[in-house]
Amino acid sequence: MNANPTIEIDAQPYSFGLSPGRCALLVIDMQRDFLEPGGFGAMLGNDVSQLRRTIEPNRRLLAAWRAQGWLAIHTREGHRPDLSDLPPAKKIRGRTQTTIGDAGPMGRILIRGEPGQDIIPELYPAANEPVIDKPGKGAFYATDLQLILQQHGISQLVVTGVTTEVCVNSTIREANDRGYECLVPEDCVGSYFPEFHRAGLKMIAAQGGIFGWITHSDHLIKAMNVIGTS
Ligand code: TIU
Repeated sequence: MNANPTIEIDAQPYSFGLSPGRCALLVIDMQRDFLEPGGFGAMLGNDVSQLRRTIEPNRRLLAAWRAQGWLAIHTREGHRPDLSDLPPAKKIRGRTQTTIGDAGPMGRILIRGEPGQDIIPELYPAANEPVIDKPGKGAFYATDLQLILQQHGISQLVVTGVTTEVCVNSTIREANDRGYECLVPEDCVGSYFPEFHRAGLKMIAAQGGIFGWITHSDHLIKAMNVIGTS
């Protein structure tokens, strides 16, 4: 018997062969600054309730992933308190009165160590799960994510989190160029803009899966239940 068979996941544009042990769950930026009122997302004028539907599916998937003993990694967008990693172009973007680094209702907006920059309690990382603090939208830019994936022998990513067309899409494009196969459970990613969410998903799976595959967390969890827990 093959010691490490792939698990076939129902997906678009065609089924995804998940390799246990070589596939990591990458949860992007499920932070209070994006999902709760008063954070960066709300400051940009967005309706944060649009993102909150992703919390429960992410919670279920993360629990199933942990039960398998597979690697889960979390990211947080944010900057150093001295703003030395915040390009002025990003600081002033949007021309809002309050910008990144300024005081907000959950501490300084998008600053590492502030309550708002941390991950929501529902999806809080376990002690053994790497947390990647990233200054950009993509999770590979100016981080040690690729090094960590290499040390774990990871070649595939299940990517979840927010927002579909910004940090999730940026990360998948970066990952795809680095040779990672990316699978996205559509119910576990979300956008402030439903039309960008739909288009963001379509862009990934179009042209024969130009950036990756789209599935639903039900398909993924069902397939994981079939193999049982290790
Ligand atoms: N504004 C928006 O849609 N997203 C971000 O600024 N960051 C992430 O997507 N995490």
